[in-house]
Amino acid sequence: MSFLSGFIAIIGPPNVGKSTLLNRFLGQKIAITSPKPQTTRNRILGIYNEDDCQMVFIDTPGIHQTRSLLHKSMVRSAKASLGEVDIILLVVELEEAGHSDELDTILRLLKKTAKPAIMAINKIDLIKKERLLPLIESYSKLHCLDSIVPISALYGDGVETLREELKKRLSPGPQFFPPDMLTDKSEEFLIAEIIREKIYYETREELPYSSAVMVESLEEDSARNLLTVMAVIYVEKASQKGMIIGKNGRMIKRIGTNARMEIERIFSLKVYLELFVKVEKKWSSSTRSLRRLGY
Ligand SMILES: Nc1nc2c(ncn2[C@@H]2O[C@H](COP(=O)(O)OP(=O)(O)OP(=O)(O)O)[C@@H](O)[C@H]2O)c(=O)[nH]1
Ligand SMILES: [Mg+2]
Repeated sequence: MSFLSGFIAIIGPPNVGKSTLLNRFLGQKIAITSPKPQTTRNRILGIYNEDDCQMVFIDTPGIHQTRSLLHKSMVRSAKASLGEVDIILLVVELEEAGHSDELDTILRLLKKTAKPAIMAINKIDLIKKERLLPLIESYSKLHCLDSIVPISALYGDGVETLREELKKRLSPGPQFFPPDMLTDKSEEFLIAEIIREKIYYETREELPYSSAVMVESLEEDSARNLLTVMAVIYVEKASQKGMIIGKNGRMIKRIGTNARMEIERIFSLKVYLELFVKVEKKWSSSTRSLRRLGY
């Protein structure tokens, strides 16, 4: 039998569990997740291998109506991924049952691409089974989905069934990436994202959305098993800088400690993490700043 492969875009409204699902598929965390919407800002490749197949997943930012430049660029990159893949995996959660505007937009895009599309209804651990069947029925009337699979990305229920549904739709093709490669993102990117995730968990209101993180330097001392990381947290105003630092530096310390512990776990190294906070005025609405910060 020939080798099977394909690119699969994971798309959907914000906060439905797309990144959680990517991590579940890979059995390893490469994409950050949080209870706040608009967590993912870049497309992230995650590569899954079996002896006879390779699935290249693309996690994307949630598609939503927006005016801000940052969010527009996020939505653009999510939509663009539809044109670049072989299969579309649309993730929704029960709350979208009322066919939100976001979902309508996505379904319209799906119809236009005419590519194989599978819907995963996520977070079934939160709902009663009786509510699920009518939902599946109403979605199956949409006629642009090849299959609908209820799952819990967080706990794993249904994820193997979903993987099999995807595998059935792969085509004979090459191994696009070496089997030991997990993602296309650099260590700098992954570390900056971990720091950003901790900001999403620790801070409130506009602060997560006004923050961006860049790793400035990364040095590994293998003799001492030590990774030294210098990273900058960019915010948009001086008042936000104060909030990120917190009273007596308590906030930045908490963000730093949480990030360091996770980086240590992932890289199996001791980590020395130094965080700086800088103001880059209105970076989220400046094309130049967005480009510089990787968006
Ligand atoms: N109960 C439950 N929670 C889940 C499940 N999957 C994801 N979540 C939670 O839902 C929240 C959003 O998850 P993400 O994976 O960040 O969602 P996303 O779709 O990538 O979000 P954006 O990147 O903002 O578009 C997090 O708090 C997850 O822990 C699930 O199956 N069950
Ligand atoms: Mg995400």
